[in-house]
Amino acid sequence: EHTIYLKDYAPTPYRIVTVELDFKILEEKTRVRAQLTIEPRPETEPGTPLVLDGDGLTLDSIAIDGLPLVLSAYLADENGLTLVEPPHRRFVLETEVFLDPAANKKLMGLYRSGGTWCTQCEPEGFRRITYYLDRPDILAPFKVRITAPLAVAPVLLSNGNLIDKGDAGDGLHFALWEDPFPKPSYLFALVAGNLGSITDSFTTMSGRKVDLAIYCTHGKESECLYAMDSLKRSMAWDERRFGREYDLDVFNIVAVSDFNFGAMENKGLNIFNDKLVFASPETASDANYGNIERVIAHEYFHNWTGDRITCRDWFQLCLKEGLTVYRDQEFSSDERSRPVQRIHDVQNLRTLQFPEDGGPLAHPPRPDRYREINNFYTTTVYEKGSEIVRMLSTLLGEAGFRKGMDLYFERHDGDATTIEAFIKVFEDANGVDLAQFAQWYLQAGTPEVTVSDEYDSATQTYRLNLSQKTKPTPNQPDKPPFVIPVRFGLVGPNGSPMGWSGVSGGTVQEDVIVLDEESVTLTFTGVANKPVPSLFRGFSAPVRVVSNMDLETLLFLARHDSDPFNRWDALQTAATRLLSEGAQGRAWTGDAVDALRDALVETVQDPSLDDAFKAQAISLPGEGVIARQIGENVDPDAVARARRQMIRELVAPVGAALERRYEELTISDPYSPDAAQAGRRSLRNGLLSLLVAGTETGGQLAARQYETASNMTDRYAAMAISAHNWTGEAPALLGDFRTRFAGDPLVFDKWLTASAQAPDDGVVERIRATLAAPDFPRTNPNRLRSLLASFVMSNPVQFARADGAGYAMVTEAVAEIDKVNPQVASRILTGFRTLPSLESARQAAGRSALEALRAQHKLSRNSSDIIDRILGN
Ligand code: BAL
Ligand code: ZN
Repeated sequence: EHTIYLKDYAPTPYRIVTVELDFKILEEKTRVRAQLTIEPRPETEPGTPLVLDGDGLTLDSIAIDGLPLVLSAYLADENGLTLVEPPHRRFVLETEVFLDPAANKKLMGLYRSGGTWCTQCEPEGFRRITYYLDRPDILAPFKVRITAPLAVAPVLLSNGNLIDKGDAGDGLHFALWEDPFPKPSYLFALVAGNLGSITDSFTTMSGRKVDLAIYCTHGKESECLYAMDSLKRSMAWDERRFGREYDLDVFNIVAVSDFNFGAMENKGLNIFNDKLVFASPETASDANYGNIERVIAHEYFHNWTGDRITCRDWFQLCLKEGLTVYRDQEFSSDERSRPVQRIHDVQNLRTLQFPEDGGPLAHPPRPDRYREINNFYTTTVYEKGSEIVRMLSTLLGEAGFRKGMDLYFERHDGDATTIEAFIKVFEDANGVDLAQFAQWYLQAGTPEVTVSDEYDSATQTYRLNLSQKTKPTPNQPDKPPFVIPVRFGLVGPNGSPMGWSGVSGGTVQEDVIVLDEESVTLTFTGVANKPVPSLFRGFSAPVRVVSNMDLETLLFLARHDSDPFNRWDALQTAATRLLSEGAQGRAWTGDAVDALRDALVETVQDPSLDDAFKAQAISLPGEGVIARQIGENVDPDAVARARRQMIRELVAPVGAALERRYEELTISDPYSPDAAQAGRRSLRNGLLSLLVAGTETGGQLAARQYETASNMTDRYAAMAISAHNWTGEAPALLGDFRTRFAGDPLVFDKWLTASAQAPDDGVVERIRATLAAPDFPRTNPNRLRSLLASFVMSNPVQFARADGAGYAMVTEAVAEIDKVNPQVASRILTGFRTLPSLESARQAAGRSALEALRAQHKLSRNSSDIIDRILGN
């Protein structure tokens, strides 16, 4: 098998010094002429072959220093181009290839989306454009000339600054772009099309004016305004928070409809999936606005953490992604509410990353091997990667962390570097040893931290024991202990913080316990009363906590903890525990539900909390989180039943009060996506969700909200909640939504998602019928993901049906998708990662569906890699 190992990393024998590309784009085909200045490295032996990557290219002509090569001097096949004995000096290699972008449905390399020519090169798309050393440690300045028909493609863009443009005869025109910053090929971009735009400018902290533009389909310009506003706020934030200034004269963003990623950070020319650019109150939800802001920021922040400093090899992907996610999370926290953002990010981590880390696809944030790099753009690399950076900041303190970041930018600007180098800057800037901490990058799995404590009133001594254990993951049977920062406080009997006079037995830095051994017992002296420990404040480490804290104590924390995250988390922990027991046939008591209800109601009524926080507090853990808590032999029907039953019991005695609150929260002001209004809507819709699941009349309430909604947030929530609870009104609402927004593809995605997540027995047939409709856009990643990834990730009841019908529908669809776009296909297949946690019949049905898919089709490397790993080979 084709496995690539980190230990085999070696620099190339040749390097590329400069790149000149000349694209002639015509309707029927595109010609790419590349002039690469290449030289051997000092240590390279004369006669060493030069092997350039190429994927599906056909070589039309080749020359060195202007002289055509004889046939015996090179070898070109579908995997690349080898120069058998290149000159042992600096030389210019000139190649010419022809591409058919319209036929490129993998959406890697140069392709057409709508009428627009655009590119996606990360990680290995550039080799589908020209022969190259297509790896991130080859950095060169690029000059790009684009010639295209003026009528079809008046807009011609590439990286860097525009240095020339003009008429090229025969109805053609040209543009010449130069990017002075040496960059790897994965950051190359080109766009040619007939596009509208909005423009603005930003003056940097040193007073340079940068021209900003967002390009889109004509008619969509006004829907780009929120993205532009987000961009300017991102630029200002990076200056304020990290001292990072933008470096080119222009920053361009282009929105396209067909895109495998959410967006791409190409130097000076970000290309976006249009769903992360377009927003209007009628068509985008508050969640969409939040995502646009976050991803615009994320891609912009990559300019320093990704572009100026890039990765040496793809094993280091987390170097740029984990760090940049940390930066975008911090941006959102500063722009909105920090606790609300933190809860949001942790919910996301628990819903998506924990299952990955606890299943067959588990891998370290810095993997040491891969078969297909596209399968490593994962929530572990991104979101767990961000948690690692956050832990660094917790351990070093804000100032120490900033010192490390400053040194990183100073020492590594212009480098293609590694996780080790990243760790080293924090060591050097702070005079600390982070060797053990670095294990977070190298080991997979979510550590479990078990907590126990005892209090001795006679001596006023409090003992707290913390021990860690991490289950085996693929290729990693045993794991040395992690360095786990536990931000904590002791809470006294009246709910206020408690102090202590001394602590021994472990490392405590201010309010952080550093758990770096398998087990630590801390002894606190001078503790006046029996305290309640509040641990992992702000979710200070990505771990699962096992504690036997009783329900009453958890709910005490939910009321009194000074840390808002832990107030939320105490409620979640209490609910998750009851729900997972209920789903395993151990019914909760009426008293337990009463206590949980009281805590929830108190939270909703607390005037000191904001609406967005309350919305998160009343949102019960999802089915996936409950399943994770159960761990094995999971029956998704029982989980869903327990959840429904719990909501009914919680809501029954307070339904009328909740409904009054719901009515009070109605907003009469015009729509604004700001945090305060969005928070109010989310609380109102959270209440609606409880009322629909918990009362007889909730379905009608949702239908009324749907009819009268003045914005997409409320209309979509009403439909999705109805669909999720499959109310009597749900089919009619889905039907109306579909016709009401026919013709808007991004809103159609919302319908696809809500429809695919509904747990009714008809959903499998509904998805089949949707897919089979002749006009279903089956090559568009957003449509496919909205329908199928939503189903496999968020409809456990129907996806994991005991009769195997859910699995069969998905594998049949994936067999077709895989022929067109392997990246989309393999992403859908990752939904099977929960198989090992399911009860045996469902597990067996899922396995045989995957085995049949593998046996009956010649699958892409992307898809077979995922299947092999899930099946354990
Ligand atoms: N680099 C791929 C898209 C992103 O993470 O920004
Ligand atoms: Zn990124």
